[in-house]
Amino acid sequence: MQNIVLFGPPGAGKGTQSQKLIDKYGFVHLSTGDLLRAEIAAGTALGLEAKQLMDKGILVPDEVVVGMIDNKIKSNPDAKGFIFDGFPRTVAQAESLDKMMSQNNIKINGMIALVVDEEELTKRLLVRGQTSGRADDQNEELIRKRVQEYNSKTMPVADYYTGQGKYSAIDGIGEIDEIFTGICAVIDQF
Ligand code: B4P
Repeated sequence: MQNIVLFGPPGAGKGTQSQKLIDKYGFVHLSTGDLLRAEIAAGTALGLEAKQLMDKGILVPDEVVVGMIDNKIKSNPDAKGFIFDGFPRTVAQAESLDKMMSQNNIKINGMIALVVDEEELTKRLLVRGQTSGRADDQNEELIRKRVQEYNSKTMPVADYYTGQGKYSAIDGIGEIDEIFTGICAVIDQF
């Protein structure tokens, strides 16, 4: 069983590459962004609370996303592996993930970080905003706020996995298929 953390700033290509990894390896996809958007669409209390923060480009509280991930791990006991997309986004989330994994007798094999500069991220997300309907992709100021949140709260998660000898970086600029080949080469070494 392989469990991978796909890491990177908003718009780095995590969702895009996750889809290709699912098709190739049969991983179960755990995207906290998707899970939160599903709660918003269903109009739950959690979704309403999350929407207020997401619309400002701010991370939702750790306990909310940790609870969602815990439920998903428990409800997929036969998974071939998990791909964590957009989670963990804080060091506290990373520590909780390690606890959840050990409670289920599984572990994270590695983190793969997609490296993309802020100008390219902003460009990609504004393009996606024209078609996605996502409020957080339609406003340049909001995109820059998300990148700031990433730099201050999420970047330290890379150090956390570096400390465990589990960090690999891939250039996230270029053809989607070339980037995918680079990611697969890392996974196939785990
Ligand atoms: P997410 O849904 O995770 O959204 P994201 O960071 O924008 O990344 P996404 O995966 O969607 O984009 P991708 O890079 O694939 O989070 C949304 C919000 O939810 C957060 O701001 C936060 O508020 C909240 N949240 C989520 N998880 C949380 C957590 N754990 N803790 C707290 N809060 C949390 O793609 C972007 C675009 O680039 C696409 O249009 C794609 O087509 C394009 N693209 C991809 N690869 C490309 C390439 N190589 N070249 C050119 N374009 C490319």
